Amino acid sequence: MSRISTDRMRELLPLYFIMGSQNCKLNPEEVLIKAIEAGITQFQFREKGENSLKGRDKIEFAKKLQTICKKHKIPFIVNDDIELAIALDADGVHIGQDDESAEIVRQKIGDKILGVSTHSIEEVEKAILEGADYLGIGPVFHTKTKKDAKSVQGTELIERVRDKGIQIPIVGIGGITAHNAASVIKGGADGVSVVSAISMSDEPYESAGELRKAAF
Ligand code: TZP
Ligand code: MG
Repeated sequence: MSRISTDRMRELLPLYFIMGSQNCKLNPEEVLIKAIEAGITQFQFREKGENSLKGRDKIEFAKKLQTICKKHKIPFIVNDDIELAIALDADGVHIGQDDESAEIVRQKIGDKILGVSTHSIEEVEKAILEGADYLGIGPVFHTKTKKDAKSVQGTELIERVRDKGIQIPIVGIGGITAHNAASVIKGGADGVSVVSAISMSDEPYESAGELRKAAF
């Protein structure tokens, strides 16, 4: 295996769905299937925080969602939990600034996809040097999903990164809906990552479809 190419990575980002059981209004497996049918391009397993599954339950649940992703050829990325990603042979991991450094994680995961959340030009440059394949930048808009989210920054950092000529694939995150997704792409992102716009919807298929139209 070799590292994913920048072009291929970019193709996986237009509509990046992130979810854990704690985020779902309806049955999580059904929500994921509907989201896939509507055209999501990548999935992140983010089982975290209040009401999330732990231990064996978390692992079994992850396996179920991974099986769904495999069946539909949607990359399955694990948030934070490097050991779980390795144990399941996931397609990649996503880490934040409070997790182990990207450099150490890159050593542990080999050529798997590595995503890193960044909030400043310094963090962007460091993540790239340490081996990130894509960056998450946000919160672009107000979010209720992440209690400890940093302050809202609009598309400013995404625009600054692009103004500096930095080409790494980027997804915007935080409060993104079908109504504001186009502005994130216009700001220079390759895609949008969303939790609640799909996971808390009464109609996940319709909501994901509207996002797909807005983000492409
Ligand atoms: N990181 C920054 S904002 C956020 C994460 C995980 C939550 C995004 O959730 P939503 O529901 O799409 O606003
Ligand atoms: Mg994290």
